[in-house]
Amino acid sequence: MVQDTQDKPRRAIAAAVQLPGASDAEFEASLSELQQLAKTLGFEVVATFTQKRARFDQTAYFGAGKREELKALAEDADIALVDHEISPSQARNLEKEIGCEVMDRTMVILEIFHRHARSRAARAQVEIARLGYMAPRMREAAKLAGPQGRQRSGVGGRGAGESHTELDRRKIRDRIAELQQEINAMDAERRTRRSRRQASEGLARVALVGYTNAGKSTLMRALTGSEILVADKLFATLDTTVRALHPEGKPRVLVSDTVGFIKNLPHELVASFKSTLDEALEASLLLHVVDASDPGWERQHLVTENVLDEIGAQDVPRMLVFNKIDRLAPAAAADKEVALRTLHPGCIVMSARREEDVAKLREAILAFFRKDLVEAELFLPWTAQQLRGEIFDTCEVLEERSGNDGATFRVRAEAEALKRLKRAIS
Ligand SMILES: Nc1nc2c(ncn2[C@@H]2O[C@H](COP(=O)(O)OP(=O)(O)OP(=O)(O)O)[C@@H](O)[C@H]2O)c(=O)[nH]1
Ligand SMILES: [Mg+2]
Repeated sequence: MVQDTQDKPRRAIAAAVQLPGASDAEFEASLSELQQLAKTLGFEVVATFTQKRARFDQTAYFGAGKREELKALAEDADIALVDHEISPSQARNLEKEIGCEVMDRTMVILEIFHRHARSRAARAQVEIARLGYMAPRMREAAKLAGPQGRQRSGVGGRGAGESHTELDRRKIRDRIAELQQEINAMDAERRTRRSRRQASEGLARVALVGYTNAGKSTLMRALTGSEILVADKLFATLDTTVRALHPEGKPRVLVSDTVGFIKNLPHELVASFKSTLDEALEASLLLHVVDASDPGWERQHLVTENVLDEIGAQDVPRMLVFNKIDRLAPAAAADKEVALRTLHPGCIVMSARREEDVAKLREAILAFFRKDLVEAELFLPWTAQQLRGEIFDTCEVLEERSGNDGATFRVRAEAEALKRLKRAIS
């Protein structure tokens, strides 16, 4: 497993087979993303290594000749990262031949999630995902090794042989069940908190979703004035945080920040992060944040749309936000903006680093929720002035006129809130 890399970074090779179905651009983008992932884990990528092949080699992912080349390259490296999910036997054979540790893309992502998980819920979710990834690998590894062989995986006991594997498998199953129970309990708690919050605050909620590193947390900070973690790392955020839009408008809007997506997000993680994302799915509006300065933005946009569909969010209204436009030179930025607007009418093109852009985004969010608001006149007799505060709390007051018997307010508010007020007044 990955060691602590505090003092000397481990030297890694980013390696991949290019299949006929993958275009050069796609392949390059994925490989450079693997290098980003490696950097996030604290590795220093010292070389990349690629091969075009009709299919992965069944025995060891790369073809035999290429494995010789990789072996020579691996003399100056500590670990080889493979840009696909490979089987345990492929990993083991490759490791044996090239003489250094091998980690596949799924394992790399799981490791990052493992390191970045802070809250109890995120830790439990990541652990389930890791165990889910390990379990079938242990079975296969045990089969390969035979009854006396040693296992490759370090989960559970360290013993060798079939009986130990049985034991480990049961341990894994029990542990997953235990974690699942823990998560269910936390979910129940969260649902209670959420319904209390909704009862007291109405339902204006927006969720920031998007590819990892798109700038969701940065926007969250800018929109809500909160101090949440922003980092130039992949998967910096693993928990959903909820804060109120600041300065507050009418209606009061709650913003949630969520875990980022990535190409080939291990399915174990999609499943385990579903509960974290559920909160986002209950939003009335999704802000899909895309890094407009990334050459791979189209692919990242598509991956996110696909994951959103996969988790059942296809019906939630969506606003497309192209972020980081400041990273392009002014002329390129202007061209890009035109192109993006043509492709995606109604999208927002902005930089989280520009206050005026953030203010515009805030207005767009408020406008979305305001379109459901209705205008009305309320007459408040002088004898019912104790309700004045409530009018200002729940409505946007457009005009106030004083008369002999009381004050008349022209207001904009949610239909429900108006009904409640009218009942209270009469
Ligand atoms: N130049 C520029 N950098 C930005 C902008 N928005 C965010 N960043 C930077 O991009 C990096 C990632 O930002 P985050 O807000 O952590 O991204 P995220 O989408 O929350 O990422 P995950 O939590 O990993 O999914 C940080 O280094 C930010 O400072 C922007 O508009 N312009
Ligand atoms: Mg984040």
